[in-house]
Formats: sequence, structure tokens, C-alpha cells
Amino acid sequence: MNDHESVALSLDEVASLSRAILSKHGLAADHVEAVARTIVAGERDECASHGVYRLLVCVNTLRSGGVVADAVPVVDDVAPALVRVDAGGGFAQLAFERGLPVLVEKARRNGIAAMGLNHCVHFAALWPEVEAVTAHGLVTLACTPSHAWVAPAGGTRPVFGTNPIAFGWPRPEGSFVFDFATSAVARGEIELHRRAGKPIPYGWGLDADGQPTTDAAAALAGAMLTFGGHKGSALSAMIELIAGPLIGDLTSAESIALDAGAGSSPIGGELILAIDPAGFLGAEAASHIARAEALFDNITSQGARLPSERRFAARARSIADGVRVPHALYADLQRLLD
Ligand code: NDP
Ligand code: PYC
Repeated sequence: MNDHESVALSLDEVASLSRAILSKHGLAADHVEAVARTIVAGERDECASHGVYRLLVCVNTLRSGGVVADAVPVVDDVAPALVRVDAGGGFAQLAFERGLPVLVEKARRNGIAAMGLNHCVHFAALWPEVEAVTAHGLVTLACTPSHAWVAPAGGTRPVFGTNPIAFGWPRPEGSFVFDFATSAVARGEIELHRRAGKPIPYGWGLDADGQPTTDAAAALAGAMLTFGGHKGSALSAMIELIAGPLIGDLTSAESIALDAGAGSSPIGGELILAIDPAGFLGAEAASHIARAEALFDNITSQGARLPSERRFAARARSIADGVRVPHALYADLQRLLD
């Protein structure tokens, strides 16, 4: 991005802008803080589809009544290794933060634990949550359905959400974390292409007639495609099941039906698993976990990179130098303060 096409902001300015916009549109103070933290994290790590751009989506969801602005998450200790948090129709971030200490304590006590978030509005990347769990030395898996925008492999009509899955493995510095949509790309990425008037590659979406397209708007109106053909399709189905009906929550098709064209963010559940290496290995856990470093070395020593390497480099840059937001997006964000 050229300097003349963008606005320079410090991370503090990104945080203030996020808080101001969310507060102005009626979000309760504790949610403002939790949501702003993930927006800043997304922008800081140069995840453009889940940084300040998401403020437009949050405001649209607040305006359309698609989220309960002052929801109070209720933590339910349902079983020795299970915790549920009813987000009450609020954004997922606060529900996650309220349930996290219980999940960590249960994983430590039992070796493994699962947290189900219910009735939450999820517009965010999963890696901030995964990093928050791995920070406690726990291996983590998280996934959530979204809205039915994605056709199954071999089909042409949306059934699945963009259904992200994220995994985290604790390391001495900077966990091994991957986090991606099971669609070829996140919907937010296609929306950014539409905003910038850029074509999308073949393989991301089909138009309303089921034909491959490079037109971002046509793919948004038609159907997105899964990554890796039948493999992404099967993973996406798994996420529908284990973060939907298994925890008593919505599928992506049910979420978009509830939305009824309002354009709000998806509502439904999220499943987060946490595994304590000491559960299997006791006092030997540290030495076995250390062996993972050889695996990572074998990847990076041949010039391949680890997932999150780009993000961690972006993070270091942004902390030192701040971030750059495209002018057009910045102008749209300023209008939300009028
Ligand atoms: P990408 O296809 O860009 O994949 C992202 C993941 O792959 C990151 O972990 C990334 O690491 C890693 N990666 C990318 N390129 C390489 C490479 N060459 N070598 C090794 N690792 C690599 O992202 P998506 O568009 O699929 O998803 C983007 C975000 O959207 C995710 O954070 C996801 O959670 C979010 N999302 C949220 C949804 C929701 O319902 N809440 C729905 C769909 C998506 P790095 O970051 O370091 O590049
Ligand atoms: O980019 O696909 C996406 C997405 C859906 C919900 C949040 N992000």
C-alpha cells in the first residue's frame, strides 16, 4: 500500500477508534473492550479481513439488531471436563474471556477439557482465542460455523459456512498456530477484493448460475468454494456438526435463515478443546514437548515457513511502527462517528 493511499495509525489510535465506534453504536462497555482487543490484534498482525474493516460489519450487526449489545455471558460448569458459556446473543469475545479460566482449570485437572460457546455472534479470527489458550501451555483446537455461503464439493448451492478451524501448540516463544477458513478463502477477503474493485482468482467462488467466476460481487451473490475440494468440504461438514448440533447450536444454514437478509454477522456456537500435555505424560511432558522443536526446524530449515510466522513478523513491525489503513476504509470508519 502506498503512503498516499493509506492513513498511518498507532496501535493506540486503532484501539481508540475501535472503542469510539463501538461505544457510539451502543455496545456495552465490557463488550467494547473485549471486541476492540480482537480488532486491534487483527490490524496489528496484518490480517486485513479481520482488523478495522470488521468495525463496519460490527456496526451493521448492531444497527440491524443482530447482536444483543449488553448481553451478559453465563458460565455453566456442566461436567468435570466441560464448560458451556451462554453468550446470550452477544459478541463471542466476552463469552470466551469469561469461560477461559474455567476451561484452563478443567484441562489441567482432567488432562483434556472442552468449552462450548452458545448463542454468540462471531465475526472474528480464531487465532486470538487459540493464542490465549496456548499461553497456558495447553494444546488447542477451535472451530465455529458461520453463515451458509459455501457450496459443498461437487455442488453449486451454499450449505456450509466459511467455517474456520484453528490449532495451537505452545512453544517457548510464539506458539505454532494455524487458523484458516475451510472455504478457499475467508469471505472477508472476497469483500475486500470487491471494495478494491479487484478480480478474485478462479477457485474462490461460483456465480449465481453455478459458473466459476473472477468477479468478487458475483461470488458473494453466488456460492463460495471449499479449499482442497472434497477434503475442505468434509472438514467444513465436521465443523457444522461439532460446533453446531453437538453443542446444541445452529448450523450455518440455520444462522443465515435467522438473519433473513439483514446482513448481520453469523450467530451460533463455537467449540474449543484444550489438552494439557501433562495429562498423558506427567513429569515427562516437557521433554516430549521439546521434541516438537525438531519438527519445526525440519520445516523451516528447508525454506518453508510456519503458519503464524508472517503474523508474528507483522506484529513486531506494527508494535514498532504502527499500521496503515486504506484511505477509503478510514473514511468509511470516520463516517461511523458522525
Ligand atoms: P489464509 O488462507 O490466509 O490462511 C491463514 C492461515 O494459513 C494462517 O495461519 C497463515 O499464517 C497460514 N499460512 C498462509 N500462508 C502460508 C504459507 N505459505 N506457509 C505456511 N502457513 C501459511 O486465511 P483464510 O482466508 O482462510 O482465513 C483468514 C481468517 O479468517 C482466519 O483468521 C479465520 O479465523 C477468519 N475467519 C473467521 C470466520 C468466522 O466465522 N469467525 C469465518 C472464516 C474465516 P500467517 O497468518 O502467518 O500468514
Ligand atoms: O470472513 O468468512 C469470513 C467471516 C465470517 C464470519 C467472520 N468472518
